[in-house]
Amino acid sequence: MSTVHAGKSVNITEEQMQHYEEQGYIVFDSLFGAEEMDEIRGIIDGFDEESEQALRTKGQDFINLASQINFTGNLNFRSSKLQHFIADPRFVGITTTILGPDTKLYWDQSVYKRPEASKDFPWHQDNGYVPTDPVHYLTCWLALDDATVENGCIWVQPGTHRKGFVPHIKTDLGWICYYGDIEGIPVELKKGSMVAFHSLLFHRSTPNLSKTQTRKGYVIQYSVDGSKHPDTGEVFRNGPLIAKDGKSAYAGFVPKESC
Ligand SMILES: O=C(O)CCC(=O)C(=O)O
Repeated sequence: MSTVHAGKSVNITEEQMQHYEEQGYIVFDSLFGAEEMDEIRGIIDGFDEESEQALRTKGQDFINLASQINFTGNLNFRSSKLQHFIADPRFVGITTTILGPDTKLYWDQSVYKRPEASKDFPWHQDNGYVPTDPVHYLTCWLALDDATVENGCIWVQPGTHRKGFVPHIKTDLGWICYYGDIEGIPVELKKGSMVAFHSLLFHRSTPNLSKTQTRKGYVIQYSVDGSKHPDTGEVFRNGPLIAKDGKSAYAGFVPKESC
């Protein structure tokens, strides 16, 4: 299931929507061009390097393992270029088709998996980390460079979003929702391609077996406007409004306090 997109807008076909509903994900090949990715990756490299250096003094901070895997969150507040990027018309088209007319950035983070990172990032649903109301939001995993089986791309278990939320166990490597034998399928992505998946879809990533390449992903998650924590009722404020009534609602940099 793939489509090549030229120009700035994205129209999701009925076939792609049916795939999302049944399988829980859609692959968008070549959604962004090489130059766009070079610019975005150049900005994120600096943030990743900073947090990796801080991590090295600690060794591990829950799912962050020095020299192996590093998650750096809330990047959109640190760079107006990045915030502008996550509000791009392509994301307006994708998020409003899948989630509805009013969409907001729920969370953004880079995930860099360094050469010879030896551990799986284990099977989980994104809701296993933080519960949300409504439950359904959209995770966009964008390849800043080629993501391959060798360098530790994302794997999915198609259709598992239909199970609803399942219990997770907390481990040293992260929250885990599945210990069985199903391997799932790898989602290899060329630089600038993206997989968008349901927040309940079981997914993981495997070790980086490459000796030289850091696998670089930008995870951009969108929810409906007003999404909140089900226990506290607190509305999430991790990024700007992206769309209102199906149209772009982004008018320039929004600091965290104003979200
Ligand atoms: O990029 C990875 O290796 C794992 C990312 C992931 O599963 C997530 O952010 O939920």
